[in-house]
Amino acid sequence: MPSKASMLPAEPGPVEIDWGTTALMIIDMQRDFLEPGGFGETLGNDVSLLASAVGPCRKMLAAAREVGLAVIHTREGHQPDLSDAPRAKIERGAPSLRIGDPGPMGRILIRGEPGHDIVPELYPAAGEIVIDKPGKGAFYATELDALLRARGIGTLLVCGVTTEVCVNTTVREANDRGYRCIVLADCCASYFPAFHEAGLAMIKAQGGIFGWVSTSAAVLDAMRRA
Ligand code: TIU
Repeated sequence: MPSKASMLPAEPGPVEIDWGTTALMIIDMQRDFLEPGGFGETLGNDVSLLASAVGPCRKMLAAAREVGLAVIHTREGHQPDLSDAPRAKIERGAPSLRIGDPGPMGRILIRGEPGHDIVPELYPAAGEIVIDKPGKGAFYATELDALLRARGIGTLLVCGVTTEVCVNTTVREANDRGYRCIVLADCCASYFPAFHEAGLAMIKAQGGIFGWVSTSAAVLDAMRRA
């Protein structure tokens, strides 16, 4: 664990990181979003657009493990009986398969199915926290807030997919609860490149209305210096 705090280059301005109260949060890097045949593709998306985030996330994960930073993974998904899946979510739109339907990676967006699992490159290690969430935000109907408070974590280095959906929703939820969110741009991705850019712009606008935007390279450099 780096012993001294770091000033991280970020937008809209530099942000101080106290490593002891900071966690790496990797949002929904699941096969259901990143691989063909999963939830993301059923919605009509080109899932290959999310691949760019895997390498940078992998570097961040390796560095966090090396220095002993807390790591939190999240997974979006539902109970097999769909009791935690609102009808309004299941019935939304005209996907090729709906939540709970059988697909090539098991039932779409259902806990315990192969598609619900995190991609092998970023698979959680023993002792890392995995939050199963029914919604887009990681705080809604989960133990995340209590868990972060119990560990004294106040700053989140946020990675994952998709930038404008689960990353943005989680950052907004975290911001209202008093957490400082630093979103790592190259560690996030969207099915819509323009929404990725807009999602980041919304976070850092107005003096950082929801948080900060930085990069994996900036964090890795700050870790090395500290
Ligand atoms: N569809 C889409 O862009 N995202 C989601 O449904 N969930 C997450 O972002 N994880």
